[in-house]
Amino acid sequence: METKVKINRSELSLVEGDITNEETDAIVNAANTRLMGGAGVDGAIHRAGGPSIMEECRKIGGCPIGQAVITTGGNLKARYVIHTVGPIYKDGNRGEAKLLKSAHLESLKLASARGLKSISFPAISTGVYGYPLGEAAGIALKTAIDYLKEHTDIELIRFVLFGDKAYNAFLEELKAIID
Ligand code: AR6
Repeated sequence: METKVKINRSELSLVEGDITNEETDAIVNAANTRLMGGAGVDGAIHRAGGPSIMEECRKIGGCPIGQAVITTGGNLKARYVIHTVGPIYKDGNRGEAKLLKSAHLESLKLASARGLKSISFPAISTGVYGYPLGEAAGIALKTAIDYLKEHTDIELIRFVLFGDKAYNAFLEELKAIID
């Protein structure tokens, strides 16, 4: 399942699948502030990419919530992994939306700064961190779309959604935004 839309001169796509198989220049990891690996997509990326990614993470030392850092992609097809840290969702009144937007924006800025042309995101914060899927999808998509409207260097932003529930939540939000 894939849905593609054109935003300005670039493409935004939604696909259901496993982000560790992506061939975009970078894939984004939903990491934690210590960059020490964990469950979910973080665990999957480190398993598939091999130990060199963790070595680089250890040297970087950590990443604040809403920020992003970059390592190489190890054994992954993607050349880079951008590690960002989304907020833990509590009640929605603790700055979660702003931090989730920032996690996406800082990842995109880092990709631009490195001259990357394509980037894949998972549904950051929607697993272990408990962010409601529909709300998170709206923030992720709006941030990506606004970025593509203002920057033409990134040619492809793809959201790789794990399971049809996440895919359908993103699809619904995308339709609401572009209609
Ligand atoms: N490809 C794409 N998406 C995936 C994959 C995959 N291989 N595996 C899981 N997802 P989560 P968070 C989806 O929990 O909520 C870790 O322990 C998953 O279904 O990975 O930001 C970190 O170390 C969900 O929709 O990340 C942190 O401590 C989405 O990815 C913490 O979890 C995000 O779920 C971060 O929590």
